[in-house]
Amino acid sequence: MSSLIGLEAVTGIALKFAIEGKLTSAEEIETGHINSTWKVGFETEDGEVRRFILQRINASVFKDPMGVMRNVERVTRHINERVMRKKEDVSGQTLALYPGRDGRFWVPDEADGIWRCYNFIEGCRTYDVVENEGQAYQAARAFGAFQDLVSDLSPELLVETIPGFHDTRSRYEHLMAVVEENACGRVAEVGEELAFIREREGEVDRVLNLLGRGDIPLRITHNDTKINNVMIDEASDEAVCVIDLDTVMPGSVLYDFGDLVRTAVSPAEEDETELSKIVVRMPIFEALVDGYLSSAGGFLNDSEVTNLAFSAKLITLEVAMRFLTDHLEGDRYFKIHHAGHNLERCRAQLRLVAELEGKMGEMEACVLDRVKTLS
Ligand code: NDG
Repeated sequence: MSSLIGLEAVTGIALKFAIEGKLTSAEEIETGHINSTWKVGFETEDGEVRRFILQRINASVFKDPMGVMRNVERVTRHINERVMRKKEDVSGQTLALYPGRDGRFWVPDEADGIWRCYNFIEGCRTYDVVENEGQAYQAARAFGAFQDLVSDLSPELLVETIPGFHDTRSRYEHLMAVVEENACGRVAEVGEELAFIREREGEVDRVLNLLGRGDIPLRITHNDTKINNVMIDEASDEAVCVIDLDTVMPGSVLYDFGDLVRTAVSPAEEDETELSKIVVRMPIFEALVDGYLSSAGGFLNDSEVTNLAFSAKLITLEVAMRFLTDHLEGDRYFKIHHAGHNLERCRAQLRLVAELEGKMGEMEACVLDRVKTLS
């Protein structure tokens, strides 16, 4: 469902940013599940058209939108400074925030919402489905480079924008509580999905336990590394930057790598209803491992490397639980485009979990093999 924000309101907001020229176009981008996003065009007096991304932060998901903005500003500034100081792998860079007319990087609306504006990079696009190994390699390299660029940013400088975001145990417990409550009367139709999830309960603690024991470190991570959060240059197929920094906070790199595999490895969309289309493309997985190790291989420890393949399954299970929870709670969190959409998304994720399980041996062997090649 497109957002309820009208064109007039978006136009009013666009004019509050310090952009030169006349607003000539505004078009909603409906791919994201959380924030409302618009692409706007401004034409200067000499006929040059420049485009920008305007985004309203979803305040029911991000309870502290100003905290989100402070994080984004901090991370962006840190990355820019590092990139300027020495020649780094620039694919881990991020979009520049564009200031409002009052100099701040955000603008309020009449409904107490917070808007920000980014430069739009011409000639680049994002992909919901990876088309070839080159794109997979590039995207993974960019996220590894991003993690490297923020590795020396002090965690105390960042707020936790969504507490417990990848706490897979609480995601599981919350789902079970929602099932118990059955507020929308939808539990009867999801028996099979629940049984599948319950059978895998033991696995939800694996990364949490590794973190708890100190076997894997807390690092600053992106936490929402969907394949469509990397901008790819259309001409060269090279990654240009990483976007959507709202969930950058301390976490495990495993969730980042895993989410990239979740959203890149299958040729099907996240909400595919023809489940037989959901498969694990091993050449794409290999390219993701290679790309990620090319930029992150230098700082990962052995436990992180050993769990890379498993992380794909874990995050896919987590996201499936979140879609199911939202379906059972009446679709309050993720934007949906039709009734039952969250259930469809959940079913597609669970099918992917099963496919990943079928390929786990091969995936683990692939990681070991690529690590050996590297050393
Ligand atoms: C959104 C979610 C992300 C989830 C994805 C599923 C937030 C802030 O949708 O966690 O994995 O497609 O909840 N982001 O991007």
